[in-house]
Amino acid sequence: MSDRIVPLDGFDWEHFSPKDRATLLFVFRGMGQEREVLLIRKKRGLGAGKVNAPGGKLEGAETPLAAALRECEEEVGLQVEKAKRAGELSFQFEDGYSLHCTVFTAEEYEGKAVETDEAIPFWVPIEDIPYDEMWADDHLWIPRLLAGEAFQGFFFFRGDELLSEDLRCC
Ligand code: 8DG
Repeated sequence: MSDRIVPLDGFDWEHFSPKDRATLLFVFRGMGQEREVLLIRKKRGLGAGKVNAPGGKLEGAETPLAAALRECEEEVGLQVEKAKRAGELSFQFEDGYSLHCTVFTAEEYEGKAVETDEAIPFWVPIEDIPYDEMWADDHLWIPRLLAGEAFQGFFFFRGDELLSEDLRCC
């Protein structure tokens, strides 16, 4: 996909060819009413200022899983060894930028989440996830992730504004 203005009408997801590949990793702790997820307030990069999960772009020939684990350690200092693929997200921006994101979940970790130059981490009960401070598509697929259902999302953005959405099961 070249960096050109992309029309929303009739965007051809079949030929989606992302400029960048990235990851997100949702780490959980506790059970039942005590269940919490680790989120971050992102300090820089795409989505700075928003609440998100740890994550970022793949480097070199890295696999999505390796990138997710590395980004989690770099952004909040938490070491995760095992993560499960939960879903796939495709983002097309109207200005031509595009990004594919593989989403993972993890239940086990070592260490303590700490603030870094990139992010401020916090644990939050899953019923209190602050969707209004997150990317506009997140409230659509995070409930699927929480329910353990696989998902595939296709989202068309103008800047921060979500213009079209298509969420599929897989
Ligand atoms: P840099 O090298 O560019 O400085 O930073 P990076 O850490 O490698 O990449 P990044 O800018 O943090 O990558 C973008 C992150 O934002 C990546 O984890 C995917 C995530 N992201 C989007 N769009 C959306 C979205 O709509 N919802 C959520 N939850 N995350 C998103 O790019």
